Amino acid sequence: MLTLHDYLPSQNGWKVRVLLGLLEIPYDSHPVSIFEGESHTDAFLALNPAGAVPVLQLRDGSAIAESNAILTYLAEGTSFLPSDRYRRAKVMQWLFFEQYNIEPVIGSLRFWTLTGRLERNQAMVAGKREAAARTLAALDRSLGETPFLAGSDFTVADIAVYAYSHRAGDCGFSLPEYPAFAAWAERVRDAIGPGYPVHPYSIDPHSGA
Ligand SMILES: N[C@@H](CCC(=O)N[C@@H](CS)C(=O)NCC(=O)O)C(=O)O
Repeated sequence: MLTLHDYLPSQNGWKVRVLLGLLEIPYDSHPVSIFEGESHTDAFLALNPAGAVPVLQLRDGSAIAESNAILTYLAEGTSFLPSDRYRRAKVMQWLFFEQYNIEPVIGSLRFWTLTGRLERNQAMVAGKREAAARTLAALDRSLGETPFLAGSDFTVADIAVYAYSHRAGDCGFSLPEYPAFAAWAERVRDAIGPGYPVHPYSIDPHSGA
């Protein structure tokens, strides 16, 4: 059985939960209390030297960290990751975009907003807000051309990008200002279906510390 080392409010974890569900792959979930230091124990650092979730542990004990690496591992050989060289590169384009322009931008702003950390990160907020607006505009431009990010098919690129971007409203962005992006978000929501809740940070009493 696969084991997913996870933290429920993490949208990086959410990406992996979604794909495991869509592929109907059974797995054990191991919740990690990241705000109590559980991801920085020697045992956890042996799984992921960066000390972060999600980590997917395989049946032989080996482990894969970085949410988008996990997605490509799980999606290999399925319709969620094209085998055609160009199409696959387009998926990778958006997976790398997500890690540079979404997770540390919209993901961080959202985390600071929802856990009371905006004030202490004030020096970075204006820059991140500008970067987030540029990100949403870039997504809107691209999604005016194709129904999904890598073309006509729903892929792991859509799951990865959707994870934090569709929650940009949580940190003050208005999605209707980006109509092609908003229409794509509805298509992705429909493709994913119900059963993958976004868990609020408030379920973890340690998240505000
Ligand atoms: N780029 C990584 C980011 C992983 C990450 O930052 N995870 C957070 C939760 S969303 C975490 O475990 N933080 C705990 C820590 O860094 O100590 C990914 O996409 O998986």
